[in-house]
Amino acid sequence: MPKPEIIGSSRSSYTRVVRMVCEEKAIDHTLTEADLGAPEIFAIHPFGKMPVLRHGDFMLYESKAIATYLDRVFTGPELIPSDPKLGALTEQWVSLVNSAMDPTLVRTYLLAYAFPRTGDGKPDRIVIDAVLLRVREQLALLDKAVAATGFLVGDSLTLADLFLLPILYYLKRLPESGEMLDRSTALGRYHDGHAERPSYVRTIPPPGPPRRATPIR
Ligand SMILES: N[C@@H](CCC(=O)N[C@@H](CS)C(=O)NCC(=O)O)C(=O)O
Repeated sequence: MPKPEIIGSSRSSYTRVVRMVCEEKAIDHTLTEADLGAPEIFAIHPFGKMPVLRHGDFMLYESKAIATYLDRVFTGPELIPSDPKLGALTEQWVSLVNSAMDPTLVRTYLLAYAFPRTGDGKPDRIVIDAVLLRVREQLALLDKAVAATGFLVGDSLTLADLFLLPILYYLKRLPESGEMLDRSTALGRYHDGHAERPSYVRTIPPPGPPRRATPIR
């Protein structure tokens, strides 16, 4: 079996999801570092989004598809449960994190700090203040979801947790969301507990925002 090659940036939350899948399943893989919008990403993903995967002569894009493929092809803990209800709940949470949480928490709130569109490079307070209520509402929803078992689905780790944890890593480091993820909250304890997993520790991003190879489209 060839070694999977993940192409992406170690600072990208979606690239980290796929790397954490590999770590959780002990998949021998390589990470090829690439900047946002790099030609090697565009060579595989039509819109230049990372991560992308090469596995022998098989190429794949979109993190959920890559994660599902790796989960099916490789042995190790099952990250999409075969039980129909638990599997469906995993899909439900991955979909919600991708369609609602990522746009609010990463693309709007985090990027207003990391890539502000202010002339002076300071955090974009207008964007941050406008999105804070939604940040608070989404974190409250997640807090409720993990309170009972410390997992989003059932009582063991699934792909749903692996899509959420890389986002929480960045939120812990920002002032407002950092306070919301205090250890007094179930979500704060959830993050801090899973932050001890080897898959989390081995994929901690280096400091600084990802570099961009091409202008924003
Ligand atoms: N739907 C894609 C989203 C991936 C994505 O947005 N990746 C970001 C980095 S975390 C990216 O490549 N951004 C480049 C850009 O927006 O130009 C997936 O799940 O793989």
